[in-house]
Amino acid sequence: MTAKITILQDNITTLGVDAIVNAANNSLLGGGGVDGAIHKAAGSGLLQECKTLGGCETGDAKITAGYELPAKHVIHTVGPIWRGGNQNEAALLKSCYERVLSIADDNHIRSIAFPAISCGVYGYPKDQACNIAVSTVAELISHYPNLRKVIFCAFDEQMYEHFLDALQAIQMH
Ligand code: AR6
Repeated sequence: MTAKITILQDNITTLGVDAIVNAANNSLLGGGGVDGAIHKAAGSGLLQECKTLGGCETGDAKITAGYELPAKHVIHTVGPIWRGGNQNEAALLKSCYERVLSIADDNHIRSIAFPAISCGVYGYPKDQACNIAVSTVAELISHYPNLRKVIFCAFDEQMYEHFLDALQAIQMH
């Protein structure tokens, strides 16, 4: 089920989809990387709403409005910090994608864009993270017929290539 999956190299804050996903931290109160870019582009209303959410566990997700973003919603998820691979990192990263898709479905979202969760300051090996991202979405997408389009949005060319490799790997099976 990869027909609905697209890989892009872009700034996720510019995408006019129903929801963009934020790679946040447990506080949900903003940070650097894609989190900082999303808060900056969305404006202060996003932080005000995030303050009401009581943070978020690693591997879980919470939804807000998109405020000044072209996207209608932001689904904030907290990826694992890479600590060598024996601290449940793979299951926690998979859980991020599962929780985001479930919340997206609950909110009638038809198009969604993910950044490379945990692949920046959280240090997850990019090839492994992309394999989890793409295979988890490909596995679950048939459960969510209302979801028409899933974008993996890479910020740079190297990340784009990793997503492409992961997609090609599952298409060969
Ligand atoms: N559009 C798309 N992707 C982006 C953008 C953008 N505008 N900006 C960065 N990326 P990171 P993490 C890519 O570090 O590893 C924050 O401080 C980036 O190149 O944003 O999950 C949070 O508050 C990388 O490939 O997220 C947390 O404390 C990917 O997004 C912590 O960082 C993720 O990098 C989360 O770390």
